[in-house]
Amino acid sequence: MAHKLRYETARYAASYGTPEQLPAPTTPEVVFVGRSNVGKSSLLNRLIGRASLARVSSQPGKTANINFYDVDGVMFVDLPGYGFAKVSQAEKRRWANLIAGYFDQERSFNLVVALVDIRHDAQRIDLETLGFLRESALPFVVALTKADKLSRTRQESQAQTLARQFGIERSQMVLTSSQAGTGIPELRRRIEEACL
Ligand SMILES: Nc1nc2c(ncn2[C@@H]2O[C@H](COP(=O)(O)OP(=O)(O)OP(=O)(O)O)[C@@H](O)[C@H]2O)c(=O)[nH]1
Ligand SMILES: [Mg+2]
Repeated sequence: MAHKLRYETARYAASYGTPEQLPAPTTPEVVFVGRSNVGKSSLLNRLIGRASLARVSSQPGKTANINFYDVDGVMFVDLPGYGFAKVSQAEKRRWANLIAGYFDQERSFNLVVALVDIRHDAQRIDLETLGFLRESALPFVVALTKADKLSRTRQESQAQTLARQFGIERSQMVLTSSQAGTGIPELRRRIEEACL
């Protein structure tokens, strides 16, 4: 039933440094959450089909604000990464406040894409995030990132392991690689189903 999003129309919309600045939502939103350096901005760029609409970090901690991208009337929301050690306590507090402030608002959370690096077993901070998403009854899909770093066989076995550790179905996960393009059509389909 879902139509297709016209990704080629994607444009940067706005950037916010405090939750108070966030405008009331007027469109469906797809939000990308995950640890710093997990590949949020890269995945967003790949989904949009634009090399560098979202800023990709040469060093982690690049995305320090909430960035909105308008994709054919659906807002793609790039959150700052959590758990990045090398910023000041004050900056960490600002980011945490920004993320919590975003989720606290009455918004149109059509889909949360929770990114997890496929190479590592479940980390506490990811377990907490998924727990929060479940408790809040937010619709989410887990994107396992950087799949190109593992062999096909290891990708699947690690996906099974992570599904078990997170207590979710394998079908709630998508293997992705922003480098190789793995999982992009599947993720687009899920976004379109959630938003259109
Ligand atoms: N091999 C590989 N590297 C990737 C992939 N996706 C991202 N990277 C690399 O991982 C690093 C971090 O990518 P970003 O997209 O900036 O990650 P982020 O989650 O937006 O990071 P913050 O904004 O700091 O939270 C960069 O060096 C990317 O080139 C992938 O699919 N495969
Ligand atoms: Mg980023």
